[in-house]
Amino acid sequence: MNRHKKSRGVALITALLITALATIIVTNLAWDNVMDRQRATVLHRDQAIQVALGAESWVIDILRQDLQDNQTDHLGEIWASELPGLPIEGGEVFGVIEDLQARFNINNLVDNRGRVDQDSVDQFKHLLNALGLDPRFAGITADWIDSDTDPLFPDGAEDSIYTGLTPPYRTNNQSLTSVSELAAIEGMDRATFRLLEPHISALPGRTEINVNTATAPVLMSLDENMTAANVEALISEREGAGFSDPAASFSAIGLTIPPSKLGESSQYFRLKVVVRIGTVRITLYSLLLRGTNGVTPILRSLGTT
Ligand SMILES: [Ca+2]
Ligand SMILES: [Ca+2]
Repeated sequence: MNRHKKSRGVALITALLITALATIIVTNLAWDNVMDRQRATVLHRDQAIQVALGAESWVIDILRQDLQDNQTDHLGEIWASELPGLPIEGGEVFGVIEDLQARFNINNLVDNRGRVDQDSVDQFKHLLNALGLDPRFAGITADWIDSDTDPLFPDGAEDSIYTGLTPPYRTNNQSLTSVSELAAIEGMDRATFRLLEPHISALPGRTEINVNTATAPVLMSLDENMTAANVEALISEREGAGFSDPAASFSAIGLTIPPSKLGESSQYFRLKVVVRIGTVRITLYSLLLRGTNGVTPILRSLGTT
């Protein structure tokens, strides 16, 4: 009876021990799996960033070669076509280069001494009108970046407005480094910003608009008398190889635009490259400056969209 009890006890302990060992092994296996997955994710992320930087070098070569080939930039050129998705080990890469001088540079609203440039404020008003947005944002934006703290009349906004908000903050009073800073200006909401964002840029200093690549609303902003039909005609005329003589094309539709507003080439481009490896997906945005000394990345940011 006792012996029987004893052997039952041993069997029970053995069973418990086996269960315990099995649990430890399973836990270890699960832990190793988690570690493997994390290691793979870190590895894939590193690889994805390397691939993105490789794509950036490739794009730099394309832009450099383009400058050697010709002096103008238009949407029929190689850089302007979307880079098709390319398979890479365990994933894919694709990208797109955008001419940032196809947009209205918000920093044109001030001159190089930080004073408001009224011509550009008027042009920004035309752009806002073309987008069906409140033209008062032009004065409010100009105040946000001009160096003084005196509100423009009638649409300005300086510290007296922003310090009354909850939480209070002060006017930027200097040029923008990112258009997203405009989210802070008086009256700006997400819906307005979304509509405006594809047509504006925040480039260092003042830049020309490239009429060969400008978006339709930006073309519209060049003259307050421009009609939607004019814009349509201009866009179909520039298709393929850009305008052969922009001044002539604009005067043919009865608009005299100063030559300083009719840029035909670009120095600032933005590369967006998306890399997917395994479950990792990264987006690299790279602001590229193309000058006489070559093409230089001047601002990079990583995103997940
Ligand atoms: Ca070119
Ligand atoms: Ca100001």
